[in-house]
Amino acid sequence: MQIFGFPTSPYVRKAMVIAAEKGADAELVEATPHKPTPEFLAASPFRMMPAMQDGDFTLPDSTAIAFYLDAKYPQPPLLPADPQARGRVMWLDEFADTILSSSARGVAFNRYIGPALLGLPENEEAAAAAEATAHPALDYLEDQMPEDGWLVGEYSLADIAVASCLKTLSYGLDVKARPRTAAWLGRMEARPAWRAVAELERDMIEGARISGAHRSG
Ligand SMILES: N[C@@H](CCC(=O)N[C@@H](CS)C(=O)NCC(=O)O)C(=O)O
Repeated sequence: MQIFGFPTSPYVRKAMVIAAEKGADAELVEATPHKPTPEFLAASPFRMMPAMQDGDFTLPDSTAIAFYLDAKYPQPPLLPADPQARGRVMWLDEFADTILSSSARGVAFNRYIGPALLGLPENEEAAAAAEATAHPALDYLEDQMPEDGWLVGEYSLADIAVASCLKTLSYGLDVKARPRTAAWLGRMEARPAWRAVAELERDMIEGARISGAHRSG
C-alpha cells in the first residue's frame, strides 16, 4: 500500500502511524498538492494529503483511511465498540483535525516549515496569531488527559490523531509545557509504530532541507 503526502502534515503522519500500528506494509510516497503526480491526483482528486492506494483501491482523507485500515486490519482495534467511548474517540479525532490542526499548521508553517523547508520568510505575526488560538485548545486537551494510559480508555484513533497534530505544533511551540499532556506524549513516543514514523519524518525533513523544493504542512 502507498500513502501519498509529506509527514510534517498532521493528517499524513496520522495515516502513517495507523498503518504502522496495524502492521500494514505502507510506503510513504512524497506528494505535494501544488505539483501533483498523476498517481496522487487519481487517489486525491481535490489534492489533499494524505491519500492512499491499496492495489486498485484509492482513498483520500486521514479519517477515511483510518476506518479502512481498522476494518482491514482489526488488530489492534483503534475504534472502540462502546457507544460513549466511540463517540469520544470521534470527537477527539475531529477536534485534532479541525480546531487543533488549524492552530498547529499556522504555528508550524510560519515558524518552521515555510522558512526551513520551502525557503519562505518567517512570518512571526501569523505564527503568533495561530499560537494565540493554540493555547485554549492545549488547555482543553490537558483537562482531557488521564493521569495514566490513553485518552479514551484503550489506545485508539484519538491518541494517534491528537499526538500527530501536537507533533506538527511542536515545530513551532513547546507542546510539553502541560504536565499530563507531556506524560501522555512520552507514552506515545515510546510506541514502536510512533518511533518508526518519527524516524522516517526526520529523514524526509533532512532531504527537504537539502533540496528546499517541497510544499507541505
Ligand atoms: N480532512 C483531511 C484534511 C487534509 C488536509 O487538509 N491536508 C492538507 C495538508 S496538512 C492539504 O493537503 N492541503 C492542501 C494544500 O496544502 O494545498 C484529512 O483528514 O486528511
